Amino acid sequence: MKSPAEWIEALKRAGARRPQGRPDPQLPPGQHRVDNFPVLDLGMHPVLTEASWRLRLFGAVAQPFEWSWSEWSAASHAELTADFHCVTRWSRFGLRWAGVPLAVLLEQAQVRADGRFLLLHGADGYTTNVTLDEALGSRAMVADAVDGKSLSAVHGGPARFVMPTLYGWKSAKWLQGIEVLTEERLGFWETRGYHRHGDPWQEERFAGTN
Ligand SMILES: Nc1nc2c(c(=O)[nH]1)N[C@H]1C(S)=C(S)[C@@H](COP(=O)(O)O)O[C@H]1N2
Ligand SMILES: [Mo]
Repeated sequence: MKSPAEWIEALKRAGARRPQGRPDPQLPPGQHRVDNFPVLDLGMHPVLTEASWRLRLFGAVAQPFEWSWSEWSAASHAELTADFHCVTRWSRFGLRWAGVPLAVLLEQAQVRADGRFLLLHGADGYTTNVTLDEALGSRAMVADAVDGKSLSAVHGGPARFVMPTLYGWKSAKWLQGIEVLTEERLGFWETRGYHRHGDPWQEERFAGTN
């Protein structure tokens, strides 16, 4: 198994082979378009069913809650069409996500005035960090369907986070917790050399590169 440092070196090497030609304005720098939907994760695929699934909202909130699937299903859903850019350089255009907007979840939990950051928790132990204002502004959601079908297990079903403006590693699969924080806490990749922010248009791939 490659270590995180070896992965980062492999990703940098892959970057040396970027395709030539006229840039597609929909494609962030250093990315190429794919028409499939690759699967990328740590390789541990938690098996979750709608019966066993729970979503916890906790931390700097006045009304922490834990929803079962039936409570989740009763919450108001919305759609979001967005491109998905993986830091390993593939971009998939126009995924049609459906799910519960982050705004709905945060409103339900009553975020405290000092709540500024989010840490997303996946059932495989994965975490990733985003700032609360930016996540809301990007229309982030917790998605339970993509392109008209229930989210498959490999793509993070029953439900995953989707942060459409940042690299794919911010979109935590098998989401089980949204933690609201008063101070920034870095996630799995962000503590292993990835950029704390991760904007594909700024090529914020690795910490210290920009
Ligand atoms: N829980 C969890 N979420 C995760 C990951 C992971 O390893 N575990 N990998 C991230 C990475 S690096 C990417 S690019 C996307 C890939 O999502 P996909 O497999 O649906 O394409 O999931 C992100 N969310
Ligand atoms: Mo990724």
